[in-house]
Amino acid sequence: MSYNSFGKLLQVTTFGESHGPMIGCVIDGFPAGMEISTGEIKAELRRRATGKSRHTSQRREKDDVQIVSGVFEGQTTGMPIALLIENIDARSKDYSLIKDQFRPGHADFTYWHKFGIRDYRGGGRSSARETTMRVAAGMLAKKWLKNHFNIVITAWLEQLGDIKIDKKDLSLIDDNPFFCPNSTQIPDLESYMDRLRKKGDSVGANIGVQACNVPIGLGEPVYAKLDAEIALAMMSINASKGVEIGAGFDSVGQYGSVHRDEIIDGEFQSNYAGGILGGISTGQDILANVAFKPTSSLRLPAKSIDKFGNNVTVVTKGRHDPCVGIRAVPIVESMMALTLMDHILRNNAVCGKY
Ligand code: EPS
Repeated sequence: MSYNSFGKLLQVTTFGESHGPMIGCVIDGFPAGMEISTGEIKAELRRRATGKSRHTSQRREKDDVQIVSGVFEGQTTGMPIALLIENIDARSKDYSLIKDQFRPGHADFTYWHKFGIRDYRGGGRSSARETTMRVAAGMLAKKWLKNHFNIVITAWLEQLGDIKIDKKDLSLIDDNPFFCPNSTQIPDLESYMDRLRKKGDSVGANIGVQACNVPIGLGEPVYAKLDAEIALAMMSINASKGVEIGAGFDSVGQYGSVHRDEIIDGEFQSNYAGGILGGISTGQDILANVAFKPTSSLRLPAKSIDKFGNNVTVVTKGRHDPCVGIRAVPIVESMMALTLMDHILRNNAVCGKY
């Protein structure tokens, strides 16, 4: 009943805490015969890593991943793939002042009330450090999806605070620290983030994601609809507060005559459905957006209580992300990849085909 695993036929279990000796994952159900190296996983981990620019947490983790099981002579063997990463740059003393206090807006409060114990060092298990392993596992899934179906998954920054990104060229996302698909807006993002950091505040972000070349038929009626499982995948990421599929909440204001995606000569004329009808993929691109809240670990004083019920003023020290949504881009891609790969394997089980 602890739910540290994700997926049914492709199942990823993650473990470890932000300031523990190491983090890791076990990927069970991954098919045999795919070539994989630590170098490929590390390259993907680098996309998510802290300390790459002044706009994210300055904690410097090498994310030197070790493959300790499930790969032989450079290929997956069909056995559980176990990956480990040592934590080498945790500064637990930053957290000593808040060890009995709850940061407003943070999982500190609920973890303490639920478990009666909390690893206050960096938020323990509730830390975004855990997402490292999702990206490691997601890298394998992305490669498998590309190899077998030419499925390509791309996420990008759609909005940061009140800055909306327009005119998107997705080929640019890895050329800048924001995963921004429009290079002309990068100076605005830089100055926005510099002002925010000086103030000591944080802000949210909207991350867009698409999956291209997804076959028709993925998703299981009725409690494992593809859109429901994508929403679960995305909402399980730290700080996520909302998921939209296709037109999402905008569909509330649309007429049915507009929202329905007409078909001419076998071609959909629009994609308000986001590539999913009745919980099953249509063969169109899967389109989703994920909202990330502003992070709650701030040096700006805030009113809260401690675990004894006393009123306190909380100030958080340490190296925190002023916009955790930026680093969420590779995590969103990974969760999409793990969901789609799991559903392809499930589709094979239900319909007897890949
Ligand atoms: C995080 C706080 C910071 C981030 C961390 C997530 O770490 P610390 O525990 O040192 O204060 O650096 O992110 C990572 C280390 C990572 O690899 O993503 C938090 O509060 O979630």
